[in-house]
Amino acid sequence: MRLPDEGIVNRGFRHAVVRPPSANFASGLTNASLGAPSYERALRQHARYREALTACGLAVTTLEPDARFPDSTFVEDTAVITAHGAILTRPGAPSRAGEVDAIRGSLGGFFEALPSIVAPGTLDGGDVCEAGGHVFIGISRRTNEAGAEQLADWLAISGLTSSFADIRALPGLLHLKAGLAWLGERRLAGVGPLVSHPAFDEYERIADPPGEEYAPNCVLVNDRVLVAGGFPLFEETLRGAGFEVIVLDMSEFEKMDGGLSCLSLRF
Ligand code: CIR
Repeated sequence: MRLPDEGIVNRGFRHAVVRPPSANFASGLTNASLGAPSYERALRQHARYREALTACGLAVTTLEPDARFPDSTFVEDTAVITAHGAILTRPGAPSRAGEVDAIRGSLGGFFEALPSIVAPGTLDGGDVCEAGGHVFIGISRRTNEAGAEQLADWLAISGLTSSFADIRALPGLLHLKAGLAWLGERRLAGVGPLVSHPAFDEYERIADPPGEEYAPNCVLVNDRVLVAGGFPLFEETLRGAGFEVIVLDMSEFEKMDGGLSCLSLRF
């Protein structure tokens, strides 16, 4: 794979769309065996997350919680946004399909055109990792090849290259970004079994320290990195590499298979 030279600089974000969990958040989909999340604690963690985005300089649009969709706090899965535009997804879990309507309404205020992934394609935004002009698209239990191909075609219109990474055999990874994050320029953080793949050879890689597999689901937001609390070795590695980090407690979202990236759409 040859990476394009343009676009490797961290693109600045100015906006974020988020949606606090609904009271029935605990009845969403999960494969984690970490117990039921506390709604009150999740609300507090979400409030801190919004504050962190604001501290990074973003104007945060907060959508109303929607109890019809207990997973709707994971807004990242409903759209893919690049520096050139936005596309709505077709989420791979049928129970999440209706989440896209509210996102269409919200992003419609920011983007003139909002195309969509269409059947038979399915795609979750959590499977899309933009890494400086190149986009890695995970083929997962949620994103199929038809969806990935549609996204690749749409990205190509604006000159972005893409490649697919099949994560179906990697245990514990619901989405690509559950185990991979772009940290600007040619740097990635990721879980060892994923980032050791030759597909990522052109990047400097920070792998998860032992016992910290959840940690690479971090998010670069302008000049800071949001990282989940409880992973001191990973946090230290990032600080040692010169990053300013904001540590956020994510325990209740982790119980529902979610991470830092999936709680917002950033653009
Ligand atoms: C789901 O299974 O769809 C949600 N409970 C979690 C989605 C997390 N999304 C993400 O990491 N992008």
